[in-house]
Amino acid sequence: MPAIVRIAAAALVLGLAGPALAAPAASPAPAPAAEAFSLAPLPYAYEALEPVIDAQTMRIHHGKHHQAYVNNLNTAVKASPALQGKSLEAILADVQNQPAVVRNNAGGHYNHTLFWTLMAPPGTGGEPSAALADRIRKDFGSIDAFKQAFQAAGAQRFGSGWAWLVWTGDKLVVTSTPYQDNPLMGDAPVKGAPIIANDVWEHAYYLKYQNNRGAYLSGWWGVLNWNQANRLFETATRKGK
Ligand code: MN3
Repeated sequence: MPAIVRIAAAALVLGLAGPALAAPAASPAPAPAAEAFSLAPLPYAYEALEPVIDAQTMRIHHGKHHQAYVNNLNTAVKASPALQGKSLEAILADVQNQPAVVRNNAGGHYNHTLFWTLMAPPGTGGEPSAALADRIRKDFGSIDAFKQAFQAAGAQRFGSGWAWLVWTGDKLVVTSTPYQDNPLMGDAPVKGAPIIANDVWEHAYYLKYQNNRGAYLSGWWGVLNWNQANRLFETATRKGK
């Protein structure tokens, strides 16, 4: 056998053949379309809010409930060209013109994304800033009176919903909303910038507190991230000037 033929035969055996002899490359699969919205990881561990909120509640709440809002919102966006490319805030501002699936899941995604940042491990959430504390005293009389009003809003929300402290542009207001409604929605009865929000759906507290929503609401101050509330208030009042 001439040397050149022997080399070619050896190359074939060794799998060193050139491109002409290689199996044709599979045509690359088209990249899947990017999802419009995604679930960010929690800014702390699942067990970080114990003993106020247990790890199992946080794992299910973030990984199952919030993930489902994100998935359902992405499905709704794919089905509606008018929603594509819109920010979450823009969707909420016009949500009264959308089907319930958009309202519930855009609200659910916004509310939970905010909620995670408004909590911190016990002892690490700080205190109200001078600016926020002064404004709370002006609008509610005292920090304690504000807390009582906020807890009452959560306790009196029949069924599922949220309690809110909202900056309306000229004052702080405590309110509550049903389901996943929020103060950014175009048809919200109280519109404004959320400063503090608490989830009063049973899925937020039932494993630890069962039917005792009041105990959840009063214990929740132990994980409130005042530092984040201070930032939200600072941003909201700076915008209003
Ligand atoms: Mn929830």
